[in-house]
Amino acid sequence: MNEYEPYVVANDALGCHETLEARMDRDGYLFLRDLVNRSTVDRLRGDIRALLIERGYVEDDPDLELKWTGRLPDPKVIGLSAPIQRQISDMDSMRALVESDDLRSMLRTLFDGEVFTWVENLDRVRIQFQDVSVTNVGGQQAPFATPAHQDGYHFPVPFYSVWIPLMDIDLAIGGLAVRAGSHTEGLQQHWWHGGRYLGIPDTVEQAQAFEREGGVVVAGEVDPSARPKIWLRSDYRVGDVVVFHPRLVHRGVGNTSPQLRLSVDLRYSKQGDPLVWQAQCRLYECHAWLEQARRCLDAMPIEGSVADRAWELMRRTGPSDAIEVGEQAREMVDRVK
Ligand SMILES: O=C(O)CCC(=O)C(=O)O
Ligand SMILES: [Fe+2]
Repeated sequence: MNEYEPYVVANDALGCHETLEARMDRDGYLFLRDLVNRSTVDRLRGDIRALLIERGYVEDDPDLELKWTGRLPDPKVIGLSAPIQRQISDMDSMRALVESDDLRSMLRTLFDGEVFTWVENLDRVRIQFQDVSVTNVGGQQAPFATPAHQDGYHFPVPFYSVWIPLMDIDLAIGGLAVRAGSHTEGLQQHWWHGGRYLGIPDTVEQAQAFEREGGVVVAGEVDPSARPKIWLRSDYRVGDVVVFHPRLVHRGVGNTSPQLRLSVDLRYSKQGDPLVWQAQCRLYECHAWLEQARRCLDAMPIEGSVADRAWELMRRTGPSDAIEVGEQAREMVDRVK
């Protein structure tokens, strides 16, 4: 059953700042068919495919591209700041997509100004494994699909996210889904549990379940409502792009197909707008610091919920030349206790 409604296509608004902006205000997203030159995406997918074949994650099968071999993802090898990601970020084809004129020209019109490309964009390829195999992964119970969240919770500044499929994506492969109208509802409560990201609950019942299992709200003031929610997604084709507002609630749809799902999620700001620290460093630097912060907190004699809240403050603040990470951890714990 398809529980999703399709996106409204926004290609008719291209080329006019006022129309694009009005559409973004109304819908919270712009779904643009065939925006990026297909050969730019095909080239990147080809390079990543070759790497995944070499690493034993993908079969060299001409009939089904990106067919999964069944090898489970080792977080030391594959994951947002693992070695495979570094190899991808070094590819000319990755830079070509992040800096493509097709994207830049659309963003320039949307912003009505010059574009700042976030430094971490080079690291933002997502390789999504099949959700059904999840319980087999050592200790990890959570599904691979990204939980519902607002990017504006992670980065409280003005910017747009740009999600791009690197392959044709049907419902079985999943991809991105967004919640209609959610960009107008304010910052939703975001939950964590012991360093595991739970995101935004979809229902009051799910929020209660998060609470029962020991989750905490670390940010956001809007409670989950009992109102019915409408989730949107369409089948994606190579060249399509979803640009979305920082307050739009979105999530990954579980991959149940025999293939790996490849996509990128990029962020762009208008030149001159305020930036978060994460926009100016590589993702592996950001993750390394956050992990160090977490280790400091986990070594302290405090409850997990206090650690989760202190970690949130550290994420907001970022690294500082003035204060060493362990000391910052102690300061933040004092603040949230
Ligand atoms: O691709 C996904 O699973 C999630 C993407 C996402 O959260 C984003 O593009 O901001
Ligand atoms: Fe996101």
